[in-house]
This record gives sequence, C-alpha cells and structure tokens, in this order.
Amino acid sequence: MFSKRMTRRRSLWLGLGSLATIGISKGLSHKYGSSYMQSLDRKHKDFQVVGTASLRQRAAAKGLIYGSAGNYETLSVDPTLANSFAQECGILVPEGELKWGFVQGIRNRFDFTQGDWLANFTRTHNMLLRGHTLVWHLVLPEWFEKVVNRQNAERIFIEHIATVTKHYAGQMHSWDVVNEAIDLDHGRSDGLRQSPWLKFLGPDYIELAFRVAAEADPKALLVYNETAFEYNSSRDKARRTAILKLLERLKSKGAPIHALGIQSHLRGDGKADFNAKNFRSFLADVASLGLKILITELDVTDDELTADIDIRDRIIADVYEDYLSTVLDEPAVIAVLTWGLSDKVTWISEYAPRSDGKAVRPLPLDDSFQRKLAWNGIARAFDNAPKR
Ligand code: 9MR
Repeated sequence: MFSKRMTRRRSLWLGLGSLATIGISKGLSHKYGSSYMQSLDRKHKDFQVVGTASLRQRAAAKGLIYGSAGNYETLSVDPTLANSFAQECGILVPEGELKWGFVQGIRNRFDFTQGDWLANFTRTHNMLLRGHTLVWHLVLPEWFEKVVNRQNAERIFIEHIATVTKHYAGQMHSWDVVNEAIDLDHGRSDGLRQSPWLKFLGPDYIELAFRVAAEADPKALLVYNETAFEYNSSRDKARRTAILKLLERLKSKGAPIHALGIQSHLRGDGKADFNAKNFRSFLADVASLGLKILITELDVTDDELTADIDIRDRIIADVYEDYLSTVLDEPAVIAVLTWGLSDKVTWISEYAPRSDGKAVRPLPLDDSFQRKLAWNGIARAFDNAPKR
C-alpha cells in the first residue's frame, strides 16, 4: 500500500515536472507566465470544447481541411476504425501504399490495388485524397540498386512519376512530390541530401519531379514535404534556412510547386524548445513566396512522459493546441493532417515506444476510438483559428 502510494506520488511529481519543463522550454511564458506555479495551473486547463462537431466540421467551418494518414491493412478490416475516419476526416493520405516500393515493387509492374481501395474509400465517404509520395530516398524497391544507373535513371524517374500521377489524375487534392530532400549532415552547400536521385540526376531532380507531376496532373496541389525543422535548435533553424532557399530556388526557376508540407512529428516531453515567434516568422516567409502550407504528419510522442494517463493526455493535448494555434495564425496554412487518427494504429508504437511497456497515446482518438484530450486540443485550435 505504502509503496503503491509512493509510486503514485512519484509519477505525479514526474508529470508535473514535465508540465513545468514544457511551459518554460516551449517559450510560452508570454502566455502562461514562467513561474512554476503558473505552469502547474495548466494541469487544471479543462480543454473544454463546445458541441460535438467532428474535427472535419470544425476545420471546414474555418475554411480548413482536417484529415489523417490511414492504411489499407487496418482500414479494410476494421469497420470501427473506418467509421471513425469517415466521421472525423475530410481528407485521407495513404500511409505507405503509394510509395515507390509498394507501387512498383516489381520493375515496370505498377500495382495500385491498395491505393485504389483507399481512393475509393475517400469517394464513398466524400473525403479528399492526398498522395504520398512520388520521390523519397526510402522505401525504394529491391530492384532499384541493381537496375538504376546514370544512363537510365532519368527515364525510370520520369516514367514512375508520370505513371503514378496520371493514374490518380483528377482525384488528388495534393501530392507530396518530393519528400525529405534536405540533410545538412551530407555536407553540400545547398543542404541537399545525397539521395540516389541526387547522385544520378544532380540537384535539379527536384525541379524535374515537379514538372513531370504537373504535366501528368495539372489539378493537384504540388507539395514539397519535409521533416524535423519545427523547433528552435540551431539544427532546426539551419534546416529552415535550407528549406527556404530550396523553395526560393524552385520558385525562381518557375517550377510548378504550390505548397510546403510540414510533417510536424512533435515531442511531448518538452525537451525540444519550440519558439512560436520564430516559427511563425518562418511560416510568413514561406507564404511570401506565394506558397500554401500543409501540416502533413502531425503527432506527439509520449514515450518520456509519466505513465499517468490523465496527466500524459493533458500534456499531449497542450502540445497539439499550442502548436496548432501558432501555425493556424498563418493564413497560408490550409490543411492539417495527423499521422494516424487512433492510438490503435500509429508508427509511434514502434518508433518511440514507452520503456514501461504501456501503450502510447500520441493521436486524437484512443485505442477504442474515443475522443481524448488530444482531440479537444485540436478542436480548440480549429475553433479559435481565424477564418480562411
Ligand atoms: O508511418 C509510416 C510507416 O508505417 C512506414 O513503415 C514508414 C516507411 O514507409 O513510413 C512511415 O511514414 C513516414 C512518412 O512516409 C514520411 N515521414 C515520416 C513518417 C514516419 O516515419
């Protein structure tokens, strides 16, 4: 009994400690005051939401689109999950089914079976569809290394992009044309990743991908999607600078790029410093290039947080609400997608599992598809967002 109480007290302490850390390190002192007591008050934030309207409806009321990544494997066998998607989401992005290794796992044999199933799902439920992704250094098929060389790379690259984009032409709200092309550790002055495509085609492969996609599907919004630049570390700042330079280069060459996708895989542990003002000014810089912005893969890890579900959920919800309040202040932001809808289906369970073996809770719905505080945090950010 005694030791149980001690455990509860200890976990409460750890939880409150994390709250305090987040309050200070996220640079939110303007909002909450930086004192420890004020940070503790956030524990009592009620995350109240008016009415029962879905995230889709709340987003739409502001001229925004809300949706999620989903996959064939789970949506095709789990009607309750499918039903939650139909209820909450105005847009769906296949989590893996349109990546190169899935679509063209066998050379020249394009397999759209699962992608088409998901596309049909969106039509049935009157949702928009997003494509992810045409060009990425990961999830390349096994044959890639054996077959692709400097002589044939351009033909294979163009063929793949044109075939996949044409297949879904007219159906796609937007396409992540190029994903994660920047890696500053690779030592290039332009910040580009030494990807296979860069090796074979040179840095203009990005522009080429946009041109091929635009020709095959002139209606889709063409997006450059990137990860890990949301925080205030010198690394994230340098990545933001490199991204802006890339976007400027593409625009100045007249490449048909329409938007930046900000993945937004966020940390719930408060160990990374988020600076709303700096991030907001980056968003304004992107918008000033005439680009739209999509939040494409939002989720919040909880692996370092207390086991206490009540406290954990509050911390996660608070990260969602704070982050979205900042980004939705920028009118160029037109859509928000979480990388999954229910805690039952999330890459976080493998990528950032909890060391205590408890289930992770990074998404808006719990593993029984009930709305949890993260849902409220998102709903509140939508409700308070300026209208587009
Ligand atoms: O969530 C996706 C996971 O199921 C896949 O195994 C993995 C490789 O295809 O990709 C994950 O999604 C990634 C996305 O495609 C790009 N941004 C990071 C996402 C999480 O890793």
